[in-house]
Amino acid sequence: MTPPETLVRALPVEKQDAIRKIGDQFAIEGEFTLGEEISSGHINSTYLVSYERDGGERRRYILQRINPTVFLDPLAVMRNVECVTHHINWKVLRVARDSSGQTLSLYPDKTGRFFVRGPNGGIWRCYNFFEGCRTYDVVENTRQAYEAGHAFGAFQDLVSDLPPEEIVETIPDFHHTLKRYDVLQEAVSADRAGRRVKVAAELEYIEANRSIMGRLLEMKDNGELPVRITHNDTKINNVLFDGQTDEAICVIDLDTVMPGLSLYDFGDLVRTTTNSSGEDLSDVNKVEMRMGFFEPLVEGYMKAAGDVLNDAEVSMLAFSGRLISLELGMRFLTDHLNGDEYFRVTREGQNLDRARTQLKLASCIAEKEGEMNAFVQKVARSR
Ligand code: ADP
Ligand code: GN1
Ligand code: MG
Repeated sequence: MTPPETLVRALPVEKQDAIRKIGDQFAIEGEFTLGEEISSGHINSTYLVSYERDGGERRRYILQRINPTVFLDPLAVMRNVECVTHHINWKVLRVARDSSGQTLSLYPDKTGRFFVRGPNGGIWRCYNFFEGCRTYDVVENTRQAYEAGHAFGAFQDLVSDLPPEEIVETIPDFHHTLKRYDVLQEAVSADRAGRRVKVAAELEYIEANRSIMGRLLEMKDNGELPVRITHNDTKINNVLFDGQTDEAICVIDLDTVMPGLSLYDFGDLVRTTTNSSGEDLSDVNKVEMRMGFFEPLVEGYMKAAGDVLNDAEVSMLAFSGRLISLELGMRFLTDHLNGDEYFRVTREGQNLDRARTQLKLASCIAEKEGEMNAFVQKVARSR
């Protein structure tokens, strides 16, 4: 099975040729037969490539160009990814503790390095492609929610003993919500794309929520919340599901694995799992926080990571969803004001729609926070 068709696009001939040349530098067996583009992520350029071996067997791989505007030191990203994939593979082999036994692996180039340089100096890598898997942008059933929580909980556990000194902070202050607020204010002042007049309501909502932005940072500073190695980009389409059974097979997109708070990871899971609609809905009245998906998400996450988390972390699980939705609302709004230079867009106003969706979700979560917390505490008591 290939990913959903809307997300995989055929490439024009010249692009096929360029992709073939990148693939030729990796130690892949067989002849290149096809290159297609996968468009579900917002950051990197991702291609699905097919090779045919002697005897006609077909194998597929992922070729990916690291976005150099987002990751200013792509080689440091590669060192982190190498470290994490080796660690997880080593652990899974020895301890067999993966959520299901399949892990992401880098393929070497013909000289043994795990990246190659493209014609314009870009850094490319090659991963195993998971056949029979798919990703979701909107969670469709409670099993997927449970599985996603479990997969990221297991991931948290797997990387818990990575030596922190081996991991470089490739995007400093990635989840520092207060700094994200400051960057938004700079974008508002500069108003480079002349879009400020139309976002007054969004800015007002953000201002009204200013007081919650530093809450987790304070708890970190006073030692209540431990800094761990975390994924930092746990949106739902960064986990691969079995296309038949919806079992979570593998956590992907390891570029932002860095020191962070477990709550940033759980918060982004809440943002992307409980939202009833896509990330960029034009009609925000349709946005809802689905309690029926929050519950299995908590159960799956706690099942896998419950022993690792302390009480303070558990007490903020519901709040983390509100905070990360607000944070992403600010990031999308910043990009809208800057003229869409960070997140990939396919239409005008998409980042504004994304911002509005996140802010609406933050307010839905705020309304249900009490109920969400009560559920978390119920699960936590049976830890
Ligand atoms: P981005 O940083 O742009 O989000 P990702 O690493 O998340 O890039 O990849 C984009 C998409 O490509 C994913 O959402 C997934 O659909 C697909 N993908 C990436 N790696 C794999 C893989 N190893 N096997 C199958 N699909 C993959
Ligand atoms: C980006 O790469 P992708 O699409 O999985 C972004 C995340 C955001 C997310 C919002 C490196 O994730 O931080 O939460 O978009 N990644 C980076 O959809 O900025
Ligand atoms: Mg991704």
